[in-house]
Amino acid sequence: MIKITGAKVIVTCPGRNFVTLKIETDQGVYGLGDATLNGRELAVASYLTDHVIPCLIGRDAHRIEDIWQFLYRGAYWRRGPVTMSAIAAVDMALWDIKGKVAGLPLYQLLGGASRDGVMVYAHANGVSIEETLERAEHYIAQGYKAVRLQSGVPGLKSTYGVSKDKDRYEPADADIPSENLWSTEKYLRSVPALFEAGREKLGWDVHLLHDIHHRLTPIEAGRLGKDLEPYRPFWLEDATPAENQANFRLIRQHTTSPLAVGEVFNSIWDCKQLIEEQLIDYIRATVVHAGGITHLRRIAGLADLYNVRTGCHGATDLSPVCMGAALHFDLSVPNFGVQEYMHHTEETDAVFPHAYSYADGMLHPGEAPGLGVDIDEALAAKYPYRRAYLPVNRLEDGSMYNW
Ligand code: CS2
Ligand code: MG
Repeated sequence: MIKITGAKVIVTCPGRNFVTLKIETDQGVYGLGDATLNGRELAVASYLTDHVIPCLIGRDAHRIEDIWQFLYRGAYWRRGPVTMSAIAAVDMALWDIKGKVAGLPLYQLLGGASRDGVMVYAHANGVSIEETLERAEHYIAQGYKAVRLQSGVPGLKSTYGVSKDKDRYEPADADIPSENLWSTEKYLRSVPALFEAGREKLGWDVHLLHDIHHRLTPIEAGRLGKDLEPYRPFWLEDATPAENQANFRLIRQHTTSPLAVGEVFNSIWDCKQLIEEQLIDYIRATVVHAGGITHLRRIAGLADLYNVRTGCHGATDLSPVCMGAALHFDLSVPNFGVQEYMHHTEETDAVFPHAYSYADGMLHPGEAPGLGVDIDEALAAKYPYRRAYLPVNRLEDGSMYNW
């Protein structure tokens, strides 16, 4: 038995907000878990501090599955992003502790490495096609085997995912949500041109990905998928909102372009039909928003039965603690597909020293025991929380539109 003696939530903003749970034990070993929920950070912080931490004290940190079941099955209110991010943080921290006690990197406890490294995709974005492809060439020169292409849409003033910062974009960009205008017609014309130019300039040896950010109806997504087929995209992500999983049947009927979805999913129930009916090819649920390592492994196990591979979300709002956890998962899981990677700012990396590293298109979690990610609490305290929201979308006639 290794007794949980204390736990606390650390909120810090080294360039963007992160919520981290630290669980302490009677053996001096502590564990970290990411609890960051972009734009709703303090709700998870309160859920943990006010409702979860009091129930953890005195429990055996080794009983990861039992604590998971206690927090999920034992609660009247199940699922939802706030609950599942809080459970995920506890789960990650407990796996971190178990790894440190065993003296092994987490992936060893998950069955060991199934591959030598974790293929990641980089983000190439630009206002014009030329600018986007220049960025893609920059990443390919650094060894990336997979690149996501996002370009400004001619006729629209701004496009989500296209930023001034060439290395990354910060999704939550204002203290009250900023507003973007959206036109499906303009967008649908622009993407095939981007991919045609992409294949011409970048060739066929690199995987090209694209994120639709839930902006299409199923039939529009079917048409875009069909238009992109000649350029063999690796995946089309978040084609349509997925509350109604049956939506994807319609997309599937019309295209063989591979489909990825799930960065906003938080439980196996959000993707059960999508997986069982083989309506998607990649599941993008990730450790922090989908109930931790314990629950994500369950999702991956189901997905494996149906030829669905993993493609964990990895934008900058997922902290280095989550990235560390995701890399151990990615390295071990049999049906791994790809991992998103948008590296953090130097300030963030300094607050969260980590063992994972990049080489030749791959990330590796490193050999440090547990997750291999730490937090410098004194430095974290220098960056107080700042409210920040993702932008919203309106159609050109002023109607509110899908995120
Ligand atoms: C995007 C993200 O990385 C992605 O695929 O969809 O920018 C996402 O919108 C943010 O992480 C939201 O928090
Ligand atoms: Mg996305």
